[in-house]
Amino acid sequence: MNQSTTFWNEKMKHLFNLYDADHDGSITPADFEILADKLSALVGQDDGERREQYANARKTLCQEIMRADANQDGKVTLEEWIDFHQHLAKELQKPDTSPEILEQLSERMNTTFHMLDLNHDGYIAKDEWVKTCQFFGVDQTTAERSFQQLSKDDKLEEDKAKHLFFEYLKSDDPNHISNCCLCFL
Ligand SMILES: [Ca+2]
Ligand SMILES: [Ca+2]
Repeated sequence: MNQSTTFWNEKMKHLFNLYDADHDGSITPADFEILADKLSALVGQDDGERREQYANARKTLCQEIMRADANQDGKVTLEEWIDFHQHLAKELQKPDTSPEILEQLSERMNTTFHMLDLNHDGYIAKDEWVKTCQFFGVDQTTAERSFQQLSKDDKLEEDKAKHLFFEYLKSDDPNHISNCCLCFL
């Protein structure tokens, strides 16, 4: 295995561990309950409407992630996770990426984006970004620096975020800027 592939594998393993919230070695719908509860405590759910949006977002995200469960036993193992994302990365590298795959990835990306976009203005603000990064174990300085690199006028737009998300999935370059955006995957 060459060095860049090793990097990509480590990145996907890290992402897997973030989603495996109860640390039992596989990703299941129970992990989404835990993650969504923690996330909603972080960003706040002050009204019923927001709570309902959260419940729906959690369901969508869970469905998208559970696509990785190749043998359909209700659990995504690390192996299934890596295979699934390898397939996605390969698709994204093609000039003619399957529209179905793009649609699935956009759905996944939009869901997390809207979970973080508190006031629904279509942007992620610096404090929302930093808070979420910290939640996922990134220190404040790194989070602030990455936001400065990614954002314009202290805002991160949805299109830019989506682009970064795609780059994150396919890039095996350890120095690529998209590596810092794992927090909304
Ligand atoms: Ca788990
Ligand atoms: Ca499985």
